[in-house]
Amino acid sequence: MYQPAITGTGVFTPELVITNAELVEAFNAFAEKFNAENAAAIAAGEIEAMEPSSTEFIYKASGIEQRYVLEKEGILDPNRMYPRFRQRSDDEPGIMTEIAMDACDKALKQAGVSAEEIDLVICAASNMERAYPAIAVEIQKEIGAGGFAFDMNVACSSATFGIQAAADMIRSGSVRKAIVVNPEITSGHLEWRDRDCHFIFGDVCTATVLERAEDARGAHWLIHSTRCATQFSNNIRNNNGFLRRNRPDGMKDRRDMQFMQNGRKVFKEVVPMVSAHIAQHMADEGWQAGDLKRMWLHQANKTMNDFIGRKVLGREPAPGEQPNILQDYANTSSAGSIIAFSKHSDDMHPGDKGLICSFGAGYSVGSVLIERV
Ligand code: CO8
Repeated sequence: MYQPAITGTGVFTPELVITNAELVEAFNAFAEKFNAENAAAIAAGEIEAMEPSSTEFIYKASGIEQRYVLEKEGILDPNRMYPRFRQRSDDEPGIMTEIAMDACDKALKQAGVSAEEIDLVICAASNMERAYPAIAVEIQKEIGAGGFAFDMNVACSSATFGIQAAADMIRSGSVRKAIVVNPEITSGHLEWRDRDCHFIFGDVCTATVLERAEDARGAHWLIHSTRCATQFSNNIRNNNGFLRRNRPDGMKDRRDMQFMQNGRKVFKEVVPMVSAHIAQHMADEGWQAGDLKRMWLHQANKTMNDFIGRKVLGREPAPGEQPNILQDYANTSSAGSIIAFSKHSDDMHPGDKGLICSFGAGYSVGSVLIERV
């Protein structure tokens, strides 16, 4: 058995930003247009008028101030309200692979590892650009990695589930060096015309290099233990899929083909589930709340993270103990906890212990207990 370690992380951040003010302006223009075009049906009570969105609500309900996106004009065009990506031929890298290459490059540099040394690539994300060949195999080719590669999807928990899979393979000796990549192009699957969720997501890609601790070439993080759990729920759901055209209303622009959630229920059900999961995981490993120097939590909602932090620590978390990045990035699905970890861990000292935890659709929750070396 070998000791697995995290030796590098990388974050690709798109150049374009949409502030809450820009987002709300576009949404409200769309809503006004919708109401004008459907005035008769609204007056007859056949459909409901759209209500305007507001920056105050968004910030108060979520803590989000802006989000990065790969394409901005299409999203903010009231006649479109989703991104416009250029057509790519089958002979050029896909858009997920393109952003993955940047994040992988940064993670490999931090680890001091060359791509050829990697013998496992996992592309772990909420949405895949195509069914096959696996995006991970394309990433493997483009970065020049060896070994094998596969895709996995556990929605917001994809990164921690991917880390567990890679860590277990390193532990057993079946792979020596792995990279877990999370290209999250959430803008493609967000319903920007739905007031309840149009502010939630942003685009990003993260990558995490894992190796045997004995191979680490610099400062690194021992992976003491990982734990994953799932429990079926329809409260976060997307019905898009390969059987779509076979259904009677198959190719219609249906609302359920984008991200849907019952946000209130998710909040209420996931907070206790995650708090109990973390507490049990730590207890089983003999860790006390006082052992934790930092928690890098999934980045969906500030209030949600505040609740979980209080529950796990048994007190108000001190500033910096559970850093949030959601104010800048919004919810980036599986990448959120890894962005927080990547941007807020360099100042920690040998012996410091921390927890990476993601949670979301499924429901799913994944926790990783790590120690700085
Ligand atoms: N502007 C103004 N008012 C609004 C807006 C808006 N934009 N939106 C809603 N309102 C109104 C509502 O209509 C409601 O009015 P009323 O009281 O009259 O009914 C009122 O404001 C309150 O609305 P909510 O109850 O919905 O507000 P909440 O306080 O619950 O906040 C949140 C909404 C922010 C969504 C919150 O519930 C939340 O964060 N929940 C947890 C969500 C979560 O963690 N989800 C995880 C999902 S991510 C995941 O697993 C990955 C999936 C894959 C990603 C793929 C990509 C797209």
